[in-house]
Amino acid sequence: MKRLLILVLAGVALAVALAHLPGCTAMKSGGVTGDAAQKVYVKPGEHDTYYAFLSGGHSGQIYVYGMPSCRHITTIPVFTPEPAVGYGNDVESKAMLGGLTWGDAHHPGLSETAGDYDGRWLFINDMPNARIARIDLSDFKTHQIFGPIPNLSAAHACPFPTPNTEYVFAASRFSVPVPNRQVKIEEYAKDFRGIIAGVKVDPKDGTMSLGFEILMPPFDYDLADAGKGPSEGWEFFTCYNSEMAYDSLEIKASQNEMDYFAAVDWKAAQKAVDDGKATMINGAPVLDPAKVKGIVYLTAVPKSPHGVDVDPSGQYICCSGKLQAEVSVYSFAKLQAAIQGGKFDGDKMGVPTLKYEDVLEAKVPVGLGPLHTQFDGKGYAYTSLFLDSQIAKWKIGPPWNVVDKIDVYYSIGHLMASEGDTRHPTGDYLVALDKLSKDRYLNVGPTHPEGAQLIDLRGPKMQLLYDFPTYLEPHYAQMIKAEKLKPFTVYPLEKNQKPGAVLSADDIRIERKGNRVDVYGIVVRTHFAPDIVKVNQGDEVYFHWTNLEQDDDIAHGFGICWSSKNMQIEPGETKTITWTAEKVGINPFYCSNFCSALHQEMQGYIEVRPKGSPLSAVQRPDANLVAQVAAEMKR
Ligand code: K7E
Ligand code: CUA
Repeated sequence: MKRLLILVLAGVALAVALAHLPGCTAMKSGGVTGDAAQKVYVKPGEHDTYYAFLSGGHSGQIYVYGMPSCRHITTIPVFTPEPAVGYGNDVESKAMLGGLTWGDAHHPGLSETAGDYDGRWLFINDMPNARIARIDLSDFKTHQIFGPIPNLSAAHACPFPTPNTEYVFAASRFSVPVPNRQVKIEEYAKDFRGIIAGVKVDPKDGTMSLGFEILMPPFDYDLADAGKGPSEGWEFFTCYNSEMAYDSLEIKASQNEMDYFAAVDWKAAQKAVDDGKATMINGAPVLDPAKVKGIVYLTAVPKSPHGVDVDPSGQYICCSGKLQAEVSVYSFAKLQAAIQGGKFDGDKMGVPTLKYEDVLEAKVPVGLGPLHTQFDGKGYAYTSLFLDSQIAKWKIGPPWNVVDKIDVYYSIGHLMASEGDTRHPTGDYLVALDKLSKDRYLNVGPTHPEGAQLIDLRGPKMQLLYDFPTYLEPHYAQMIKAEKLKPFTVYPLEKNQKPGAVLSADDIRIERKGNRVDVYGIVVRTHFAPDIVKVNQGDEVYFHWTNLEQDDDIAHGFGICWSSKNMQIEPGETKTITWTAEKVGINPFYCSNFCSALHQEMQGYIEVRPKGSPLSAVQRPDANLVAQVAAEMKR
């Protein structure tokens, strides 16, 4: 039955694709009308009103755009080294990456206070390595990478913060044996398990730590959203593959009419761990719902659901069955009533199951291939339709009808509304994150950019404003009012506590111990001090550079010739990078980041002597240079 549906849907997709072949003029203009250009025009020198954070998918990064201009402002390196700034190259960020140089980042999650974005942190998942990163929005830098989370394979339903950022979550997209060991894959249902993990966030500084894990049936957990308002304290997760197939999933995992969404009472789960009801597996406190009751429930959802999205009021849970032309809207009140009334129709490995009709509030006939839903705060929801390449706008509440549709180009995945995951979406803009851009941009060969489109939500009908390409490959994104963020632009030198920082000219020195050499130096317009470094072949050299600048936008670089070593040092910052003196001879280094009229003069030399050459344990720069730096420090 489902197989047939897939074929039908595939046929529809083909028809849609054919209707959109190049040459059709309606497609070329993409339905853009009259005043669209004015609405995206941000005058030179003026700023956008929103920051948009787009996940970088398998680039492992986060892209920052300004809205409504759709200008790419910067990229924040997160899970992947970034040579221009030295991310993953300096000692500290290299350690944070933990030896991994790749991530697949799907879902940015802005921190919230009372259900609204508060502008403190941005979390994002690395699915394949089951990690979560925290970016501090005071400096737009990655400050923590938590994980790999034990026992959990592929954190896709992740991180989706709670309304006061007590937790971020992760759930396994691919089940594996827990604890992982060699088993027969054919014994999947017996040995494999899913995991839902609650990761605690320290309210003071955002530091993540593991709160609890829940052992789940080996389904594929797909997406999540936090309850809010009346549903605060709960987190919801969709899953597909309740068939528990382990091969040919496209057919075998599409057999059942119903899959599930899981509802986790995270306060109850944490309490159960605190009460000692967990078993430690690989260092993680794991709760087994067969033994610990009242922490998780499953409710039937038609046809391989993807997105789960809680409306701003917190009353409704909207699930999109991708092989169905409807969004299933569930009532949190009904869910509670069914749980309280014990209306279970069985269980799956100890997790009580609830009936579809007992929890369902409405079915909204949105169109083909529904994936994700967003909200405008004015009583409407917007669902992306992958197969129809459309967005459907529908009314939350009776008669639960579709009131508008708009074409997008093409094959939309996620969509994001301005402050759309909060209790108070602003209802200004929507961005369609299209999976295929095909013919929308200049041809650059077989790998096309991804397509994103800005849509105005302020009128009664959705209005397409602008197309912009993105690099591989945004999944989800979030948009926050620009006025909520006030990132600082220089690190105050007086607060610099980094080991290796040089805050006085007298501290500039080169120290040797065995074959380790530590260079404690400063960078400032327009020189390095020291700019002559003498080492022996085989020495392991640690360069600790402190940037004395306290002016905006004066970063210096440190690049070493004949090496892969480069990093940027921002105003007031201290960073360390290591380099091994492999060859006897002279090795130049230079400032790689344009900093002033004399940037080109900002350079130095490393003299590499033969192994065992006599060198003093401490080298200091000459007195003139020290005096010059001392004067610079007073400025
Ligand atoms: Cu692409 Cu959220 Cu990973 Cu949907 S996911 S489309
Ligand atoms: Cu310092 Cu260029």
